[in-house]
Amino acid sequence: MFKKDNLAYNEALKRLEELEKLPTRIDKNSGNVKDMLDNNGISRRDFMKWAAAMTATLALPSSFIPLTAKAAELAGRIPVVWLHMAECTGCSESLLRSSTPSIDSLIFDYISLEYHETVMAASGWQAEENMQNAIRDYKGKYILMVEGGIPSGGSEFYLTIGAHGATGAHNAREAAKDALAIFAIGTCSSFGGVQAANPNPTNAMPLSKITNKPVINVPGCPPSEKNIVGSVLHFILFGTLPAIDAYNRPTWAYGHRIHDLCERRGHFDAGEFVQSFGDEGAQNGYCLYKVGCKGPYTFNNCSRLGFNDHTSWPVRAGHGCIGCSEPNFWDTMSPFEEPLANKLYATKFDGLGADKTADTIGIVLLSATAIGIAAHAAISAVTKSKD
Ligand code: FSX
Ligand code: SF4
Ligand code: F3S
Repeated sequence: MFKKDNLAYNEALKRLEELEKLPTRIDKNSGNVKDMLDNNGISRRDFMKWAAAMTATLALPSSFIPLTAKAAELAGRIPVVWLHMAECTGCSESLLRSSTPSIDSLIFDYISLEYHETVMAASGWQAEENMQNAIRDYKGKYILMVEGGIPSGGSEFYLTIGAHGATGAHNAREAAKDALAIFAIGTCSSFGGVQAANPNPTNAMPLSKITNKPVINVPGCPPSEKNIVGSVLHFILFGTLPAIDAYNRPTWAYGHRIHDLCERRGHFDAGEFVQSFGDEGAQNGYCLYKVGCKGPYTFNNCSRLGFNDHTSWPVRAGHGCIGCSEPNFWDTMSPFEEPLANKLYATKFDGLGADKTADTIGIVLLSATAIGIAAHAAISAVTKSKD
């Protein structure tokens, strides 16, 4: 192990030993992770395989595998408060609704969710009281996860919650005040999302504009279960916020472009494109750039990890990436089924389409520069050179 990894390992080990001394807050029939996995027919061996994959996902050396497993087992020690703002609940659904629960979703279920409007049994006054209790009882000790864009300013009242009519912005500010760490889950909470798309009638804002405290963005519409659970596990392991990129996204998840690891990349390089959905190129699994794939401009790990336990992801399913983890993607990446370069060329060169030149790398670089990806790359390079 490198000296730096050794230090991180020892710190994580010490932290987990301390956490283990805390009482678990879990009050579930399943009791502990072992019982929960047994009840779902998952062997210790499968769990350790999952821990190995999660360790690699978090860009940690393999020596951390037992620590990642331990962090998952201790996930019940840190309370989580999860708030919903203006959104579709897809972020929660991405974890909770799989027909065969993955280990990620089981671990999420095991996390001590002190307050989550979708899954808690309470409603009305009781629900409001539960939130107040959670942020008072665990003051300074809970992780806050917020899903959804937040109507703000004079439009704050477009989103009110509960019988007291508290605004979403008010609840988010209150809960952020005493949180130990804050994660914006999904593109809406990270960047405003669909609510904030032009003309943004409710003046919806990302969480980072509502609170002055540091916010880690975990975007995607929705983000994958791996990126949500990984964020919690990373925090349990290190107790600090992860390395981030220019948009406050953890680099372990958002450090590479979709295009870099795409399974159709060979076809892109060979100039083999789907020209229209359902054509022969589509049947042959050719590159989707000309039917609008935004993988070259999008930073996320979908092409490496997929969704639903690696089952599939947008490009494998036959549609291009729509850039759902990038800021303002509803405005900047649409129309979704046309190459972005067409739009850029349309403004710059009076309607000259880019389809004919899509297979030259230059056009891709031109578009990437135009939307600021180069800035991201430069920042990543600076961060890397510090390692
Ligand atoms: Fe939906 Fe979450 Fe998209 Fe937004 O996901 S999947 S609209 S990111 O906040 O519920
Ligand atoms: Fe994959 Fe899209 Fe890149 Fe083609 S343009 S290789 S489909 S990410
Ligand atoms: Fe979103 Fe593109 Fe991944 S659309 S889910 S970032 S492949």
